[in-house]
Amino acid sequence: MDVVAAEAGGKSKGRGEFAYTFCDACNQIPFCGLKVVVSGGRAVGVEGWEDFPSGPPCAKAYATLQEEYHPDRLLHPIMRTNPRGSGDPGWVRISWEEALDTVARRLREVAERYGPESVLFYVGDPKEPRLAVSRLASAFGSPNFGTESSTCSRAASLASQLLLGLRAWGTPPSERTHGVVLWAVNTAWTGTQSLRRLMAAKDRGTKFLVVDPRRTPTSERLADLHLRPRPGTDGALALGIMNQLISRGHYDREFVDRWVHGFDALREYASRFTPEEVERITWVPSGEVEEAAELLWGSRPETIFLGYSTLTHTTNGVQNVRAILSMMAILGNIDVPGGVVIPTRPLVPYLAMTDYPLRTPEDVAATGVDFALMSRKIELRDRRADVDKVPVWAELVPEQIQVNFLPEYVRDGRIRAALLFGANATMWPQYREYQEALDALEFSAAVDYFYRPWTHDHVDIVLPAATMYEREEPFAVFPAQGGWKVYRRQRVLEPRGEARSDWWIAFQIAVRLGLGDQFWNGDTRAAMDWILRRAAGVGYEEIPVPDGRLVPTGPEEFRKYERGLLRRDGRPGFPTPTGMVEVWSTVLERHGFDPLPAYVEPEESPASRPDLASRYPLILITGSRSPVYTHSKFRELSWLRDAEPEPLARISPEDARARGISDGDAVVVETPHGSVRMRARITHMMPKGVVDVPHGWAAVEGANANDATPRRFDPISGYPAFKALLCEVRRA
Ligand SMILES: Nc1nc2c(c(=O)[nH]1)N[C@H]1C(S)=C(S)[C@@H](COP(=O)(O)OP(=O)(O)OC[C@H]3O[C@@H](n4cnc5c(=O)[nH]c(N)nc54)[C@H](O)[C@@H]3O)O[C@H]1N2
Ligand SMILES: Nc1nc2c(c(=O)[nH]1)N[C@H]1C(S)=C(S)[C@@H](COP(=O)(O)OP(=O)(O)OC[C@H]3O[C@@H](n4cnc5c(=O)[nH]c(N)nc54)[C@H](O)[C@@H]3O)O[C@H]1N2
Ligand SMILES: [Mo]
Repeated sequence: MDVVAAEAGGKSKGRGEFAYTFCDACNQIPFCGLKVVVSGGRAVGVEGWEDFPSGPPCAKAYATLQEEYHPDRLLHPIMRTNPRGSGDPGWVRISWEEALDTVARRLREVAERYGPESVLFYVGDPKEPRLAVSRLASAFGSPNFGTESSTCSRAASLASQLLLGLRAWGTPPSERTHGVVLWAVNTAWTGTQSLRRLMAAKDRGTKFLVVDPRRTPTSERLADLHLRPRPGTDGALALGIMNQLISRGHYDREFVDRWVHGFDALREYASRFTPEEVERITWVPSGEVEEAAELLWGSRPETIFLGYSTLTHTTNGVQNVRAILSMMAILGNIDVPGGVVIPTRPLVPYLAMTDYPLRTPEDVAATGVDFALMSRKIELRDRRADVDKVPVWAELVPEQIQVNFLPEYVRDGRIRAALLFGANATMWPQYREYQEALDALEFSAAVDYFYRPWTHDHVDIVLPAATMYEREEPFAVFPAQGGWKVYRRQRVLEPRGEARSDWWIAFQIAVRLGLGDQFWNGDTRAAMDWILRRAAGVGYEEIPVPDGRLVPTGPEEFRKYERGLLRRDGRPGFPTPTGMVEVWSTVLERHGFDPLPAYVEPEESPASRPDLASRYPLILITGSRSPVYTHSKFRELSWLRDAEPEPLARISPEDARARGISDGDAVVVETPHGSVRMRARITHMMPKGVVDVPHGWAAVEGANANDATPRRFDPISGYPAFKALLCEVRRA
């Protein structure tokens, strides 16, 4: 520990030494910075990393101390001795040598028999292992690298790509921002990293439009106007607002005339969405639709935060997001100061690989830093498991496949083995089918902090991952004034037991597969150094801790489409096929989808399935985030569990009364696909007619939301309908 603290250059007065790391508690990027107080080789306290761009730490960050020292941490590699599906796996402890050799040998055997593409490389919500595992997949020869972004933010980025050719949503407000749209996002609980900036904007008088069926801490603290639509109807709402804007001439004519493709068709289509029609579809009072249009016109320039995933958890998700972003575009908010800003010079498509989507090998080559071996993935595109399932996704999302069809891929023999980092098999709808798919593989191995029976009972080998206190990879990158700020972390603690970092594990497997020359012979620090030298012209060790290092790229520029800064060919315009903002998507048109951001009812809704709605009259949303948990994590930590001891189904007072349900009653929430049991929480958060069930409760029997969600998917993204379902609630 002395080494670490000396490197950090600090002793904190009387409380031991300290060192710096970034927090992975919510799995999100940007990470928050942590300053860890270390005493006698143990982490004894956590504080905010001073002057770090993201933070301050939340309750989850503090609880990572308890996670670090939890008695159930996985500390050694283990291997099953009984066949999969036979009940007791018969785990035995094995050495790292045996574990790594076995993984490499089994993957090679499968590749020899069925081709390297029959191995799935997968990383769940944890973001830190991604680059290394992505590289491993490509080097191995498999384009079948997937992540939890099969259900998370990538579909919203895809919607943005279809419209603008690149990802543009979620820019924080600046001093020049007059309005912020928070659509389906509860930042107060899910993005505390950004909360400070939103609160500061509010204090400056910035106007906030919040769109969320629930009342949340975010809506209550920030909203000037809060629209509460029926879940899944957001596209109709955005079209209704656009109709108001367009019919009053309240849109940026100059921008629209010069840069928008398909505006007349959009105008014509949106005109169907009168305030009355919108009220009928969305439950939002017609007057509020008009008010929203006025607020938006009056508070330009605006930026927008979209729910990372919420809006795309419906069968019309991509189109709904396209409608919302089209609204932002016609208001003239795209890439103007204070608006939805596109990064001027992305450092590298490094951790967030999607700002400037890379479509061709030339795009990749132009970055000069192909660490994830994207060019290889593009070459191998026609061996992707998802090409015929979700052709739009397969075309526009080169860095990862759509994993939601894993049961089908296994059944078809396309996937025969899997290497899983931070995977949770219960995150998928009807998750038992995914567990069965894992059971049916010829071989699989998983890497995690804990033994999670719901996932690991279905694999052959489980490897112990080092935590964010125990590893140094990866580094962190943030946009900063005049460039980028790069930070590196320290290995604050020696790994517990035999835990090893995800990068080390991926690199060691690569070495044993004979790919050592592409993996710096296992030296992960050398790999990070390689990335940084190419991307930023600095060596890894030249980044001071805790100050980080500014990589200057020049001032931020705006309206880059006017000067050819958004396209690799240097021509003015957007990187779409027409070079315009495609409210009429030529890509969707080519694939046989509606080219307009058309509104279609959720596949299971009162309007589309009156037969079901008569038995299941309430609308169900699943997976609204908890402030203290991240998905399936942390239920074993009493510091957090005490704050939220059990799963609660949230229901409005009206709906509860009509069913004779009292607060705290045990209830069954039933859908046409299954049910969950938990206690009812009667709350004014919920509008009448909507029920909210949390996800991630694999640890509690009968409480897993994904027993009740259907395998229904948005045909453009392949995303599952976790939201906007039909249900009924009764006392258990
Ligand atoms: N504490 C914590 N933070 C997290 C996570 C966590 O598990 N815990 N998970 C992280 C991840 S991976 C993600 S994807 C993000 C999610 O981040 P958010 O999107 O902010 O989180 P949610 O709570 O899922 O959803 C936000 C809001 O959407 C509303 N909503 C539900 N359905 C609809 C709809 O159809 N339309 C509209 N307009 N609103 C709707 C819900 O009422 C909810 O208040 O959070 C990240 N941050
Ligand atoms: N019904 C319903 N289902 C949903 C959602 C919903 O809203 N409703 N949301 C979806 C969304 S947006 C998401 S992002 C997914 C959640 O995505 P999941 O991938 O299910 O996320 P977690 O439950 O956090 O699982 C992460 C696992 O990785 C382990 N882990 C954590 N950090 C590391 C690490 O650094 N290295 C390694 N090797 N392991 C690590 C954890 O112990 C845990 O077992 O769920 C999806 N499923
Ligand atoms: Mo997510």
